[in-house]
Amino acid sequence: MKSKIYYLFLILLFYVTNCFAQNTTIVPYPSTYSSKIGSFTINKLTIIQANDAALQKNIVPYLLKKLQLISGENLPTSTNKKATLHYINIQKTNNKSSQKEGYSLVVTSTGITLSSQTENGLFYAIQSLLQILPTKQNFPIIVNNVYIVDSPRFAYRGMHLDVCRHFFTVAEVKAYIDLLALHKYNTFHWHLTDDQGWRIEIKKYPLLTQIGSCRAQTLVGSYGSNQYDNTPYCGYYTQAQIKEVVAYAKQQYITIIPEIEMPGHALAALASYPYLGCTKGPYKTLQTWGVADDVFCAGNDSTYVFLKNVLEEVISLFPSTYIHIGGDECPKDRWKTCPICQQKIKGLGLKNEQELQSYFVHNIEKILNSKGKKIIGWDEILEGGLAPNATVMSWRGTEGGIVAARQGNDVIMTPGSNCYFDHSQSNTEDSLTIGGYLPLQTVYDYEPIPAALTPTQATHILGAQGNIWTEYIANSAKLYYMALPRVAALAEVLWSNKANKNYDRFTQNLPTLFNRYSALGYNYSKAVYDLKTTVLPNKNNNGVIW
Ligand code: TNX
Repeated sequence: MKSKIYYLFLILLFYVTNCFAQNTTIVPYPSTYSSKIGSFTINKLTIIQANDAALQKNIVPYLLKKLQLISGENLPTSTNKKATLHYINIQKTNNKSSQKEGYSLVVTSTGITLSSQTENGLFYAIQSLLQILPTKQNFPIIVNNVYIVDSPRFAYRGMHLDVCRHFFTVAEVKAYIDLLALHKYNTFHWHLTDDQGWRIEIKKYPLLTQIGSCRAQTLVGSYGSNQYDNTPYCGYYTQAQIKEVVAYAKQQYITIIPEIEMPGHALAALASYPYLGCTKGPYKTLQTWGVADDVFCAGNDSTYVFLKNVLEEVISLFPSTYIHIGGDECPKDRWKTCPICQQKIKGLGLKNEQELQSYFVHNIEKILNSKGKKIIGWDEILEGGLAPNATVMSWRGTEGGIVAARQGNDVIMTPGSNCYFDHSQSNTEDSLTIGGYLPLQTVYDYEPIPAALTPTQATHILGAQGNIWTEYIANSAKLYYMALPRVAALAEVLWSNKANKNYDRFTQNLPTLFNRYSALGYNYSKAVYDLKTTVLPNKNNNGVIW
């Protein structure tokens, strides 16, 4: 018979083990989450096993790398179907009925099991597991027992980044992709061309990067300040770099949707090839913010030839089904006074310049559809008639999304009121921003399905997206100060069940999340608590950013 001391020892051991176990905060909050008594220890005896050879390609190495960072150890792996002792089992299941991106994560005292019918789901299981592991180097690693069954609410979970107003290097873009993966986003909308810079190499049109990737100087301070920094600002990605980033995102189950802006926000292209504008130039890559009057000339057939050639190269680089063609903020002044545009309007029997824009978008849509691609455009593409299978990004409120869904077009919600992370997070913002006020709770409380839609119409709301326009965001420290924790709040909108959303719980968990951001090297805003304690990045770019 075992002595009382032995049992006391066991009880003590149990408590000590649990004391060392980490806080179990997972953002976005899982569909089913219950913590259990006891824990599992990842140590030198732990074997990582996958039941499908294909998992050795990406999933297993990814987990190994992450565990190596935390533990400093290279854990052994095995292809045995199932371990009996001390395992991390990664199982691809045949359960086709469950949600495609869904997964389960079960930690018991003998092992950890991650299962899903897809690699995407297993990847999300890993993300959840990582969020219950320590942030600092630690070995052996104690993991609290837990039972999680989880799947996302929306199929489209996106974050956008504007690399035109300010450029972000390949390494910086990869770090941004890592952040999206951590929060279980599956789409990165890469805004690659605009008035202030053309950022993607197009082999057929080398001047786009030789000229269009640079502006002679940049506005200092707020819009309208009329002060410039007298410093050239350049940057672009080679096609090899684009491929590298696309492959990197794929490893994290993130699709990149490239955006090539048209017919407006095109000044960098016009500066490179002045024949693309109605007045034939000369044009300069824009040095300030806002909307430029010079846009692609819609009456000139060579504009469409140019765009077809550009899009062909873009398609060869991005496997995404969607190509974003912009469509926003296109002044019609030039088209009104351009004889060939007016001729086109008459010749085609169009009513006005609005319909000319619609003709433009339809043309581009035809080109993309013929190559098996679908277009996304900002909600202005609704004006003058919507292209038949276009998806609308509703940014000027939700009205555009409602109209499009009623017409049977797919919609991605991204209203400025809830999804513009270039707006201030605090009423007493300490840094220069584009304006607007978007506190954390307004993001968290966002409901992407408008009440005005019937259940059938609501099926056209694919999801939502947070946008980060970078007029006043010149470096990574400012980027993450603006992004975090709002990216986390939107992740919960997009992933978590409506019934599981709880702003109090979300904010109570923020310190744990902030620790994780710090460990991973991401800045964040503490505006939700106290702005003064936020770590401010160094001033640079002549004070543009702070
Ligand atoms: C509007 S959102 C724009 C961008 C600006 C942004 C600033 C959209 C489709 N167009 O060009 O950067 O506002 O918040």
